[in-house]
Amino acid sequence: MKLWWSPGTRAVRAVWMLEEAGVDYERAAVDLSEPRRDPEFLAASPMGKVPALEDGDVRMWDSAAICMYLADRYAPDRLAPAADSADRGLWLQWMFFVPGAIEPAAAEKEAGRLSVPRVNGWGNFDKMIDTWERGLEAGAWIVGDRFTAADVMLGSCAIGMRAKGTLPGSPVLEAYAARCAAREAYRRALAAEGSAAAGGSLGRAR
Ligand SMILES: N[C@@H](CCC(=O)N[C@@H](CS)C(=O)NCC(=O)O)C(=O)O
Repeated sequence: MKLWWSPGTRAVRAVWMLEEAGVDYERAAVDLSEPRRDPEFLAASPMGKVPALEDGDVRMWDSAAICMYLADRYAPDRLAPAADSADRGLWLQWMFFVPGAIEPAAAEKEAGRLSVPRVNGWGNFDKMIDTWERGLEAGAWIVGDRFTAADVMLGSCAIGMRAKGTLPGSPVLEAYAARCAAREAYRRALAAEGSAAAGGSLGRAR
């Protein structure tokens, strides 16, 4: 399995997910500062964005889609609730909450633009944060009582937003970010980021 990747990007979600799933993979680094993209990379990622994944005949891009694919295929009933389980619907909902609500609401906030909550699918930043916090009222993880791929997606946002200072004094989300960042698999993903920054262009996990 090959993961097209670049440090300091959403690709960390895919690395974290692969580490959680315990799957062998190789990382191919993409230099995003270089306008020309490798044609082999573009075959996996037509928008020229990371992450992208090649797994046998499967070529796909988008961090949420990749995390769902990996969870269903390599860690079913562990990182993805089974399709017929009661938790599946909630899991899908939170997976989509990241690209559908957190990312656009956070981008809007950072850009200082005004939201039109009834028109925008993400409502606005405060509504998004409030909804996310309420999702964590029942326990440590977002679905049921165990860590899943939805926590990789949400956790990466919480960790990133905490680092940028855009978590508006939310003890619930601060604690969630800390819980997610303490995962062994996340630490391995972070170490992989560092090894590339130190000069590695092609890495592998195990
Ligand atoms: N929806 C995509 C977004 C991917 C994305 O925007 N990746 C950025 C890095 S975080 C990228 O590759 N940017 C380079 C470019 O657009 O040229 C995902 O979640 O994977």
